[in-house]
Amino acid sequence: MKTIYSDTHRLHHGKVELIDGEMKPCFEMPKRADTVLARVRAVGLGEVLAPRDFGRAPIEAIHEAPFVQFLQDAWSEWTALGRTHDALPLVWPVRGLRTDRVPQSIDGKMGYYSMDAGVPITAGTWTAIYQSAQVALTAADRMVQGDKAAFALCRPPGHHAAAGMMGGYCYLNNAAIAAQYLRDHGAARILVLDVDYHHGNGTQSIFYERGDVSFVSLHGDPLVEYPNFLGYADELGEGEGRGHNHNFPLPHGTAWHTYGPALDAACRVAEAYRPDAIIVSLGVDTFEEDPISRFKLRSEDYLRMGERIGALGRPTLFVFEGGYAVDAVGVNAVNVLTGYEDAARG
Ligand code: Q9C
Ligand code: ZN
Repeated sequence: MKTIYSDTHRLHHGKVELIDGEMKPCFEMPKRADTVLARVRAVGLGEVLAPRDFGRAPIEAIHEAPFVQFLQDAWSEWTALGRTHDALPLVWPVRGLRTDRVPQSIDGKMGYYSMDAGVPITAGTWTAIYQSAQVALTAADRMVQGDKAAFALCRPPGHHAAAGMMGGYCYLNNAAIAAQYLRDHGAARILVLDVDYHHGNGTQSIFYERGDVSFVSLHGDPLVEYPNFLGYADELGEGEGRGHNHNFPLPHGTAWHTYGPALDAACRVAEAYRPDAIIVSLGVDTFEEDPISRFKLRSEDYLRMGERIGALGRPTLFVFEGGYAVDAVGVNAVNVLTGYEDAARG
């Protein structure tokens, strides 16, 4: 399969994040994508193509225009105050506070448009997130052109980003933007299968009331894991979306002997929907050595994961999400892709 990739991801390089009460270097770093690209090349997965530019319209088909404008302007508004460090949010409109007016100050806007502090905005962030979305769109367009599979090597990731909200290292929801693009180019039903360690709250919320895009996710139980406030098994969708949202929360320590059957159950849900295409939100932070996660998958398990997805026999677009064991993310992500190809080839 072809990989879509752009070097511009390097323009987004946040310095620090607050984790476990400590300021640490950002886990979501440029080297992650470099490692995956190196592995794509090492195994000869297929051609690596640069993204085309589809403009803002397909982004704004998913995201609220004022939110997109905020992302584009945030760095210049931040630096206009004489600030030189990364922009970070530090106040949020939680229970009892007002969300009916958008603050004018950049500090207010950072809080209004985010769910947590894991979203540094730097000088190159807008360019990087815009291009990350274009990578997903270009891969989606390969599928429209008839490719049976494609790999969008997106960075920054996207699945925590909602229509008007960034969070969890995510700004624009690359998988959701790709899903909408496929819908707008002939596919009637899309299934998003999210295997990132963290629940894809953004993707779920974007499609929660829609029957034309189903969301199925396996992830750390939100009772004990980020994002904590969405991702429970009783979230089934609403309205037209009723029955089109499926969460499989799993406990800390989950290894393949538990993950495999859960993936099988998720794939049976996927099969029953008879999607025209599947989008896999491919996070590999389920790895046993991931520094911020608590599942126990091993590198060879990702081959099995890819094989199970390939057995669905559907056109499949893989969109890169999380995975922070930087030296292993290449092997693990590409193992899913080669496992998929082995099974899809029959
Ligand atoms: N102790 C993605 O994988 N911090 N985002 C969690 C848990 C946020 C992960 C801290 C993790 C966001 C795309
Ligand atoms: Zn994750």
